[in-house]
Amino acid sequence: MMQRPAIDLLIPDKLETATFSMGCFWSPDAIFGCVEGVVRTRVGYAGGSTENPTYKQLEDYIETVQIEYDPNKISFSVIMDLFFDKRTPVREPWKRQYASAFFYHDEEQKQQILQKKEALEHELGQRVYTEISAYEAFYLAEERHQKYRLQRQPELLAAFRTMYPGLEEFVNSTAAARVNGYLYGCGNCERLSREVGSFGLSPRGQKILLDTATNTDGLACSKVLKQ
Ligand code: MHO
Repeated sequence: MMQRPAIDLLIPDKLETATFSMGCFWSPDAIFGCVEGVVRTRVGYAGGSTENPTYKQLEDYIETVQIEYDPNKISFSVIMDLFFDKRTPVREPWKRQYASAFFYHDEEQKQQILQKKEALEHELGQRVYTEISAYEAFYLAEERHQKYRLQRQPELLAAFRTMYPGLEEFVNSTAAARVNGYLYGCGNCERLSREVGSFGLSPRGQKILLDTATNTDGLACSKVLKQ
């Protein structure tokens, strides 16, 4: 068995799950992948009525991201804030595939999300088009959609698939979620320089990541950190 990334060896026993939709699922996969306290991310389809939807046959399903998080490190309330900060829909979705939705897993999530939405509607004086319903089913999306930015970096992807040949273990890797986030531009270069050694990447893989990840001005982290 290949050595596992250090960050993947510290998974706490008690994790909670949140499932939500905020447009094309590639970006929330990356954004939440970088959030401290988020341990796993996966993309898929929820909120529909048929069985086994696929990207090409979505029917009435919505592109959805599911995260597992450590409640001792991040609260559900912060997750909701991140959800609405990125996108507070004040119009109907142009396509159900990209609707805003929250699928609560328990009564407490339900109450919190309903209150949050109501508070936002008050504050904005507008209706917020986020569908809130009980979590029922989540169908994992095709492999090519999981950790989408990482899928576009052949060398880094190959490194992860050597460590995690199975799709499920690859998707469940915290290191893969973080790297996908950094490649998308989340986090920052200082944090990346602290964490880069914990992702199970070779010195060459680490260099690719530092050369590709950028700060908010679009400068490569490898350049920023040298300065
Ligand atoms: N506009 C994007 C959306 C993809 S996302 C998985 C594309 O079709 O490339 O819906």
